[in-house]
Amino acid sequence: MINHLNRKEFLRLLSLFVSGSLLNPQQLLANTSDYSGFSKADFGKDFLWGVSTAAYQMEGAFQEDGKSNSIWDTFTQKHRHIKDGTTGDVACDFYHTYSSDIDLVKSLNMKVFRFSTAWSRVLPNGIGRANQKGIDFYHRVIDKCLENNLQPWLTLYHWDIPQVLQDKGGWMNREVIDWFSEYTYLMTKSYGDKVKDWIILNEPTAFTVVGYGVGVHAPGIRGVNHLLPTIHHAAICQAEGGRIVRSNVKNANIGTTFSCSHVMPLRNFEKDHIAVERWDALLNRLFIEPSLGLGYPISSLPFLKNIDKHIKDGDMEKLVFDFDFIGVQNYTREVVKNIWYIPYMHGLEINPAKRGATEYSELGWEVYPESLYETLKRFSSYKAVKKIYVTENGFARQDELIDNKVHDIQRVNYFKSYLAQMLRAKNEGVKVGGYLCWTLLDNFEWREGYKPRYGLVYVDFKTQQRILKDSAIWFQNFLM
Ligand code: BGP
Repeated sequence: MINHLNRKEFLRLLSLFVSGSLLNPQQLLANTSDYSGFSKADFGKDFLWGVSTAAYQMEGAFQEDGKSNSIWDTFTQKHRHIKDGTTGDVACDFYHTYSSDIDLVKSLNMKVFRFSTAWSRVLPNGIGRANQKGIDFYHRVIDKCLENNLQPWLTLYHWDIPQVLQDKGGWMNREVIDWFSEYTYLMTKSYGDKVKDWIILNEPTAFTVVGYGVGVHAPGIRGVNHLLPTIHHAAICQAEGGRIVRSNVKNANIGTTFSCSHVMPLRNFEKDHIAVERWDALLNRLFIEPSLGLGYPISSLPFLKNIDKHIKDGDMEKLVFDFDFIGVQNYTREVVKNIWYIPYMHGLEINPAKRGATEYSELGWEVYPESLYETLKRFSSYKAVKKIYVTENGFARQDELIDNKVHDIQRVNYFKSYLAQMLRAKNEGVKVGGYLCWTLLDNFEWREGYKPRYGLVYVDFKTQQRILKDSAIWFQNFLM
């Protein structure tokens, strides 16, 4: 006789077996949550599945057909800030291989291809005269998606402002609002007839704090005095971009994405709980709350107080935009501890390995699927959020090619456990409309270079050969 638990386990294993993913039962059992015997049908027939990508991380062709340098070209070439000394000069060469790469997306039974446009490719001077060859490239990408029955999701800004604009202060200069508006206007006028799904910014907290506060991403600028105007200008652009898309694109579905994490205290101490509040405000609230008319979370994050200096009359209204959806991008959780001497944050995220996390990625990020559930619940608790898409989620490891195959069972397990948590949230009423995994191809992972591989598809960077990993095959079967 099969008791309740065994029966559940049995059905789960059976469904995994049928979907072709039961490669090693031992490993499978190691990292799946309770809630896992699911199929594509459980998510509903309108649920969208796809992949997310970003221009600098995969296009290459950094000086081709009139493209100028972006801050990432400068950052990687001049300063050698990248751990393995590499650049995105060639990356996955997507500029030339886009057609077969988009065929790959189709072959995985995905419905959405999310990509970003490189501002420096379409407007080499940042503003002014458009570069027709750059504009044509994205027409080719979009047309290829449409031919394949894929929805092209266009991200306007994935961290690569043109260097010419950075020379004038980049995001620190209030003029960026005009520059970004001009760029957005051009993109909507060029592609608005074909592209209906628009993402204004990719993870504004990440590109402002890491690029203009901590300085370990491009453009490598440090200090709170640089960071505060950057945050305010990016938050205005987020809403302004939305307004431009709304007025130029008929039936547009407009969103913006946030890097989000479930933040927990290391110890059940009051001070750690207060540290959680600060980190949570920085990681989860900083950009969504102004867009909803709630202002900046200054009371939870006191260092934001001086942002007032940069706020002009009428700005608080300009920060607000009625997005059709919010993109949440979650990889892990953060466990924080109060540490008084850490400037501004007075607390620190504790390294998962040091606090005994049992499984973590190549980047040291803990595998913690419940973080996606908590994030979805959290963002859906804002009444004005109409719909949520998971616009990034994925797992980095050092994949090895053996006999032309990549057995990335850990990544398969990662996806399964996170999808289970997404379904749990969906079944509890969260309006989550789709899931885009990070990412299609192994690519240039910012300051980490090429060592951590995130792709569903393995890339041999010497030959640019593509090989489907087991995780790609898992999605292919799951989405059949
Ligand atoms: C997100 C970015 C992506 C991608 C991903 C992986 O924050 O939007 O561009 O890089 O994270 O992150 P990381 O490179 O930090 O591992």
